[in-house]
Amino acid sequence: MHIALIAMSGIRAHNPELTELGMTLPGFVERGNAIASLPSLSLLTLAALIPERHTVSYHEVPDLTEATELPDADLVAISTFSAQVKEAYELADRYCGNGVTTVMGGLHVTSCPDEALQHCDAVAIGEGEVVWPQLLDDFESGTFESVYDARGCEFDLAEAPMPRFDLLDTDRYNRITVQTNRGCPWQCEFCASSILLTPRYKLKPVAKVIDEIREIKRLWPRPFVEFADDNSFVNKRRSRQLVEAMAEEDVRWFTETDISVADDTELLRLLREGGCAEVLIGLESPSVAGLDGLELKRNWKLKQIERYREAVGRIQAHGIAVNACFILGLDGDGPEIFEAVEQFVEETLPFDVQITVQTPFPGTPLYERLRQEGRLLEEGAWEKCTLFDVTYQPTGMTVQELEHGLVELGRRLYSEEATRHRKRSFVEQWRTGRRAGRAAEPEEVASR
Ligand code: B12
Repeated sequence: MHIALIAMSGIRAHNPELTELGMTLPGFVERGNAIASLPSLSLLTLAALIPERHTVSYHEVPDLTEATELPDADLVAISTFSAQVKEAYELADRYCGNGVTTVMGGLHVTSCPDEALQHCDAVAIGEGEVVWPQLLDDFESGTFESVYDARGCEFDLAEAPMPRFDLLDTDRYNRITVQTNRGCPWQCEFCASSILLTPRYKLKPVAKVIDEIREIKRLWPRPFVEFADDNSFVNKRRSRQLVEAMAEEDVRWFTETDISVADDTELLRLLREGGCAEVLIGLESPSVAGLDGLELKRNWKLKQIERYREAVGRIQAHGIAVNACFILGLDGDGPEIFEAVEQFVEETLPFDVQITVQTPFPGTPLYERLRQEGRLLEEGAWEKCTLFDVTYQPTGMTVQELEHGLVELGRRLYSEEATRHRKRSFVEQWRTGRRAGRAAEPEEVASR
């Protein structure tokens, strides 16, 4: 049988003003272009679990438009996030209309399986590796079910299959994702990432990560790797092992982690040598009001606020660029937050900045709270779950103030001048760090 794997891909904002702005601001365009072409790691992972007797093909939307003839298949598997789920439903409707069995999975479907079932034959809830082999067996033997639920059955990342990177057109992609862990020890109210799949923080063995890196290097001579982790460096000892192993591979990479990475000087030193170009850190807010209560277990993020500036500086002094992420419109933050973020950025000078609006994704504690408080502007407006469109009533300002504040702050933070200034300052911070005996000279590393 032939299995067509279809990923909903691309990045977007629903509000045309934001899309327009995103297309014109240098700081934004660069990052947008870089990530827009990432392939779907979920589907490449599932592809690896398909027995050899079947054939498989990998496709992406928006390549498949309404006018395009759909790829032929006996079984279609669609992976989607919330923002594009309605287009995914249209696609599933088309396939089901043609009598082709269609299954959907991913973070959105995990949170809204009943909704998805109105458009497809079966849904996968949670970690795909747990249910996919059974689903395929059932399809072949004619005992197909409509719900495949992985919850309560943890997938061991030591068993992770090698993703089928070889299915990709190597000319089209140069940034490839690798997952080194799943879950996060913190429980931020808004988080819609892999914490929706697993309550545990679990690690992939370093040797397996390195095998994936080598497979990628076999296919792309000079790849850039994005770790698809939510929080890479929680376990500092294992992080040092991973980064030391990465140093042998001579690839450049990027990852997401929390501010505690600044605590481990040895890890910071290794990171630069290990090829890490940038770490993305969710600082979320420079204000106490915004951070208070945001991490639900121990209010951990609030406790970090005092050291934010120093920590960003320390990381950058080691030659690791920081992408500092802020969420606008958090409960407790009023219109003064836009200036507070700008001031923080001007004083701290992270290499990159990411501003988004608080977004209640389905399945998150935030979504449930705002729904109970009657603050969702429109239930089911998933196409607005872009991190840039406002979908709820903020407490400290109006919806319009938040929308306008985001656009105006974006104009200031991503202007050519501000972007250039941050990049230059990063090199200066690195140079100063070098003088203090912390890391290699910028030019030295750039020329490697
Ligand atoms: C890489 C990435 C991207 C890539 C995705 C490439 C692609 N086509 O997959 C790009 C850059 C294109 C992207 C775009 C966007 N992204 Co993004 N992205 C990520 C990131 C960093 C990693 C995702 C990943 O690869 N995970 C690893 C894989 C293995 O996990 P997985 O996808 O969950 O798959 C597992 C299961 O869900 C399941 N599964 C998944 N699909 C299927 C299908 C079937 C049939 C089955 C059986 C199982 C199954 O099995 C898999 C293995 O267990 C996450 C953040 C993070 N750290 O996780 C954000 C994240 C997924 N993105 C997010 C968002 C908001 C966006 C954008 C809306 C941003 C924007 N404004 O444009 C767009 C959405 C575009 C869209 N298509 O809808 C949110 C999504 C939240 C949500 N619930 O919807 C996340 C969680 C980040 C966040 N801040 O919250 N993103």
